[in-house]
Amino acid sequence: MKLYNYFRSSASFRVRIALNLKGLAFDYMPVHLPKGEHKFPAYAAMAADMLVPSLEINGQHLSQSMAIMEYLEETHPSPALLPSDALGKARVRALAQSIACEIHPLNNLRVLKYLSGTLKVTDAQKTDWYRHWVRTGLEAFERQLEQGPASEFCYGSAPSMADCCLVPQIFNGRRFDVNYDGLPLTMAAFDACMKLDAFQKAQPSACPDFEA
Ligand SMILES: N[C@@H](CCC(=O)N[C@@H](CS)C(=O)NCC(=O)O)C(=O)O
Repeated sequence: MKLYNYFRSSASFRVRIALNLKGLAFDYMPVHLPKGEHKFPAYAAMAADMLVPSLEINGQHLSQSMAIMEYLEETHPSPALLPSDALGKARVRALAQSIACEIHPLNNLRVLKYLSGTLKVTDAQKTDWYRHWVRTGLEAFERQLEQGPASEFCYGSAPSMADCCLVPQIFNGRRFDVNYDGLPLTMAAFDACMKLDAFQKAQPSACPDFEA
């Protein structure tokens, strides 16, 4: 398997965690986003959306981190990243999508670039935008955790797809000094994850293309 990805990309980070949790070896294929390598013809020919991550398996290219994690779950079910019961699966997917669909699209690179490059908002306004959407999204995440069962991780006593999404979002928010006060369950799940090798090995500073 080859994972085309970038150390700082949250969506790539999710897939790195999932691969590590499942003990699946992969070749790390760096795609330098600031240099625009994701828009080069060679990459666009593999990844039609011109985004990272893209996972290559037996000559097939898979896009979208959530779809990739679902594929890995189906093809390598153990250890599971989803609970076995339908209700638990729906709860974990809802938590994961709260990050991947409600927060991340508003804070990703191309949206921030459009705000400053095209709409000419100031840096301060862009940072306000970022912090607002990440913070309100995480508050909603925290409320969901409050309503769920008492858990060590986001859902239950083992990491799930929800944790694969949460951890990169927390890393990303730290770059913009998002305030994480008052999110005890969210941050407890983050801390539990970061005690595990699979999360440590996937973090940006552990990646071969890391740049400080
Ligand atoms: N929903 C997609 C998001 C993919 C995405 O936005 N990737 C970002 C990096 S986290 C990217 O490739 N950005 C390039 C750009 O914005 O031009 C997924 O989950 O894979």
